[in-house]
Amino acid sequence: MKHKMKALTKAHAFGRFAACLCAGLRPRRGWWLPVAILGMAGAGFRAARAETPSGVRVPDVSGERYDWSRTLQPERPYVHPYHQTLVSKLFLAWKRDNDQRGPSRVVDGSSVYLTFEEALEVIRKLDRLTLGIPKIVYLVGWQHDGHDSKYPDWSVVNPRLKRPEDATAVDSLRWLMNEGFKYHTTVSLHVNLFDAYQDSPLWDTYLRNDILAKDRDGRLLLGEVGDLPGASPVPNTQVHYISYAREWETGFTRKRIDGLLAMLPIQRAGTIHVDAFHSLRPIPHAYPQERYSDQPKSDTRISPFLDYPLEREVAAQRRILRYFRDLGVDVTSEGSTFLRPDAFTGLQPMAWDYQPPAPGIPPSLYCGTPMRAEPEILRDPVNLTGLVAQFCERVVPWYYENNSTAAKGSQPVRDGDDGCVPALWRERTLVAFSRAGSSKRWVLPPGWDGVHQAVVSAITVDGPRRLRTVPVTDGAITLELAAGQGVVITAEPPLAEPPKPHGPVPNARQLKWHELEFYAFIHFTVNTFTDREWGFGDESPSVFNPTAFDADQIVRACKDGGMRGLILTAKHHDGFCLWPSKYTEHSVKHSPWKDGQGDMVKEFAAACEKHGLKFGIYVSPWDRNHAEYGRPGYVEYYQNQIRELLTQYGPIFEMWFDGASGGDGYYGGQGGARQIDYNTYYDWKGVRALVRELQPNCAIWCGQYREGDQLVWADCVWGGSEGGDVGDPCWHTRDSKKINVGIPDYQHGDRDGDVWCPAEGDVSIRPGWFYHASQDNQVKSPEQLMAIYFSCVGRGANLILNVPPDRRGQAHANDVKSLQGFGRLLAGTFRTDLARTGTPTASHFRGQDPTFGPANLIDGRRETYWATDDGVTTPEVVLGFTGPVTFNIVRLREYLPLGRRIDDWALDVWQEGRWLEFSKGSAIGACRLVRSKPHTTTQVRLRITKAAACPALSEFGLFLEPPPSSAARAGDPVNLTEIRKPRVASARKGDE
Ligand code: FUL
Ligand code: CA
Repeated sequence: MKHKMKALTKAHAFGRFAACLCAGLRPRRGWWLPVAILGMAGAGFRAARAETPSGVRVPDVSGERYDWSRTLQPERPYVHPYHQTLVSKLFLAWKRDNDQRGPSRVVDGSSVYLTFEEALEVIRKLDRLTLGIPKIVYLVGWQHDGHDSKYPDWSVVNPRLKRPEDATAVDSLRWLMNEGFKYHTTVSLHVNLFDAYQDSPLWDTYLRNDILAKDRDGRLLLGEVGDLPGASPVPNTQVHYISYAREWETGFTRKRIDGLLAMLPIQRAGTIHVDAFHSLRPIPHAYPQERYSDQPKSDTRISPFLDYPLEREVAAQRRILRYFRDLGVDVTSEGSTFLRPDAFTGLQPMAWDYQPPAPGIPPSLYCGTPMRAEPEILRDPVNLTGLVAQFCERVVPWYYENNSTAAKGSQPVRDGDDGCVPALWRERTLVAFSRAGSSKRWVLPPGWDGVHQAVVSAITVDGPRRLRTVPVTDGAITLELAAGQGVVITAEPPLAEPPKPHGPVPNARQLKWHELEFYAFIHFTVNTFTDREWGFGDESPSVFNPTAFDADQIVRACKDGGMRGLILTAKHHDGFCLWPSKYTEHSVKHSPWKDGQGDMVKEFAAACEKHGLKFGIYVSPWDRNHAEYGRPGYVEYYQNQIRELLTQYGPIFEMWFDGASGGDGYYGGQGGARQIDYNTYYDWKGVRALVRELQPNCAIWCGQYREGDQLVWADCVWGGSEGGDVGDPCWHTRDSKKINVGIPDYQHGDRDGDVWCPAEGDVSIRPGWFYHASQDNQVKSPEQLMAIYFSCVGRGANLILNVPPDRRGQAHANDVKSLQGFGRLLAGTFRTDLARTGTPTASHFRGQDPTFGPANLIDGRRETYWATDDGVTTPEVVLGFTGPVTFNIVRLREYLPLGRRIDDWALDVWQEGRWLEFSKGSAIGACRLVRSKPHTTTQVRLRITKAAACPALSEFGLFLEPPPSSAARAGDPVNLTEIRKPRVASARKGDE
């Protein structure tokens, strides 16, 4: 409490100081100090004697009437342009438990309609529905027990409206006021300066100081709201009045204003609504005749007891208006002319119930609001039924008519009960409506030149929903609208420009590559027949003798496993070539297989083509057979082989340039150990140029080299383990200045790297890369493969899974079975995207343009995405469902052509009336899979908690994994937690 008071005092003093600056005055000790001291006395102002008028000097705020007619301008510029701002109210709570204005619940004796959190949801919907028009929303019932509770005290925020995660209701209200800005909405308060209730903490003080209005005999006057004449007064319903002048002169007005402004960011909002700011008593209600029969009706003075002339009260009201304005806050009020001798034109910008006080007042000087929204929201806070029509028929024309600066064109925008009106706060946007239904031609306003097509979208609480396009002919469109229909019309091409890319972006090859996600590795050579991992290079081609080679069978098994491509070891370290290269005799042409007439590369390429898999090639740089290895001659030989492979076998999607290099070998019989410098020896620059020349669409894996102080990365790279997993996070970008690349660099990439070079995780379905009969029972189960998939593809990398053919030249039955199981598991898991049955709602989307709307998240297309405006880097999106859904996997994809934008994210489920965070992490990229326990909910929320640029997300999917039993191999129970990091023993040593 002590702390809080201190903070209050500090803020209070600062507020005062700021006020002085605003008013162009220097703080004068004489008056600001006592106010600060009073502030210290505490929120309830209970300190006994400090409250007497004698201790307070009134600041120099004028009570003079303002003559607006000379300039038609406000006395001081308004903070907000009310004639171009939609002002609404949100009714949150009523102080009793018997209110029936709409769906509410009774909390602690009060009717609660909307908590602060729910209010934000309504504000968000209202913003969608109003196409982002600038808005002010005043909260009603934010204080004490709800609307009209415990005035004149303003120091307590209604605890029933608090968010669970906040310490206090004040925190929640501050949160709401700040969040509102994200939705083009200034959130401020509805307060009251006239009313007083007996249960107020300030009652006794106000009574003692004669601030409460009394009749000439000193009896309290009753207000218009309250008990019926004759009924005994109930303290919290019977209202009384206060005298503005008395309250001002005793310093209490400023105390409540200063206290409120210290508690809440009202000055940031720049506006407040002071309700019932009447100058006259609302006679006759104030005088129940049987009680006050002796009071003359003609006496409209607020407190006859004080004997203040009316003008003294009205002057105090002007002082209040000016005092707020000096603090940077506009005051709007309930009426303009009602119960007032002065409408405060030029001091009060807007009235809830606006009656023009004089002819010729421009709306920029004084206006009302075209849509109050309060009753509609109370009745239907979910769909805001009724507001679309009001928005179309009243708000848009009102904004249009009030706008005196925009180019409007000469054509009519209304025709009877129909209209097609420019929504002038946006570019190239029209809102059309028809009362009875119509088909009409509308000439488009200036600014539509060059537009050939217009998009017609429904206006909904989730934003515009595209309905159809209509052609623009001769600068006009023909619109057919049903009775009561309102639509928004935007220009195609989209209004909003797409975001600019952030950092490095993938090239076309890499984009295609990212889409593959999962493909096969085929290790097959003499090792299969010698039972080794690394051949020495001295193997006779005669050992290579598959008895029933069947590329088709292998490719089918891979396809069944869900793979979209296949990379074959055309040549491994032993140098034996699976194709009849004309540059060596160490190949299939001297093997018994097909009497030396076969070409295995060709057969794989054909089988892949047949089954729709992409084909890629591994051709080992290290060649333990070649006599010239380590010398220039081999480099030429190597490039010749690459040329053969890239010209004879159709399109190659990826070239795999292995890193293992140099060491002992056969080397044409000379033997010995040959050391090479991987960076310089192979002429990677030349090799890569050759690949680009022969197959421009082929992605190059590894083959990076150093040039000066830079590492020149290729298209993709090793993911840093041979277990298939990559790091978490795994960024697609790398730092070319980092010359010494270690395992963690491969695993994680570099967030701020300057090149796009994504990771590929490699792993074998068995312990070894080559087939060994001894490993037939060590084939990874579907669940193990799934775990790998999650820690590779699920982190944005591509997965290459090795399926080594056996000595027949086929995938072994155990491998086939596991692949089939995995394929089923994968397909069963990702077949149904539950998100598509829901409705995505985003806190923002770019330019309110459906081209960048959240519907793009669930359309199953990578090329469409949800994006926010530049600078909006922490948006969120909620997938809402009409009934409960159960999921355990979330899939997210960034829109890669714009680079990696998102840093951190978090996921929540709606559980028992609140959000529950179930996952968070860094990096999304090509794909992010989040696997959790199954959640059953009606709402799932993704929060982007940090991003380097406005996010651009292609997908937000939800999936449910089928129960493991349906795909597991019989007799192969697996514990998912134990196999999180499956590993293949490094094959570096070669001999098994
Ligand atoms: C490694 C090689 O040494 C292995 O034999 C295997 O080909 C693996 C995929 O890459 O560097
Ligand atoms: Ca999409």
